[in-house]
Amino acid sequence: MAVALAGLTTVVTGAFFTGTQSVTGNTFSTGTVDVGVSPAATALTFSAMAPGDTVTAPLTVSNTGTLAQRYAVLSTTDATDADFLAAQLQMTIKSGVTTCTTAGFTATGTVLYGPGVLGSTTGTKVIGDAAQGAQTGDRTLAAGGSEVLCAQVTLPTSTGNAYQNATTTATLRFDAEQTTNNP
Ligand SMILES: [Ca+2]
Repeated sequence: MAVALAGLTTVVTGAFFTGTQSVTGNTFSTGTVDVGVSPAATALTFSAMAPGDTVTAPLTVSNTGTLAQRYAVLSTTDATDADFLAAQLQMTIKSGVTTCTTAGFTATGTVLYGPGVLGSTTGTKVIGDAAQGAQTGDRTLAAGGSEVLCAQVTLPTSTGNAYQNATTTATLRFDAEQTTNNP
């Protein structure tokens, strides 16, 4: 009798109708934060400057990433100068200058920096702050967007003999960060 019941149980298992549907294509990808600056070197140079001399040149800053960004600029000068000439040279940076030349510099645009020191060995924040988040002066660029900065450096007419035959080299560093979820 026990053997017969066990046989019946195995016959009942399996064989219910079922259905399945997959939801495909749930893809995630991350964006990029990239900043490009043109020209990438020797944007501003002047040899054998005399007091009163000025050099003016444009810098194009481009958001080459896929995310909106804000950027900041730090100017660091070489240690051999020990800030001697770097602190004497006066730099001004503007946005929105129609004609970025020495003659056209004052006519249009908005001052973003200066007149102030060219830079320093410890790094001078000339535009915004590379620290995470929005700080005063940070510049924002939409993905694929760009803007032209116009930079001018002057050796003041008040520059004395102590500054003859001096040399300083500044590096402008552009730091970009995402603005999304980063107030
Ligand atoms: Ca910042």
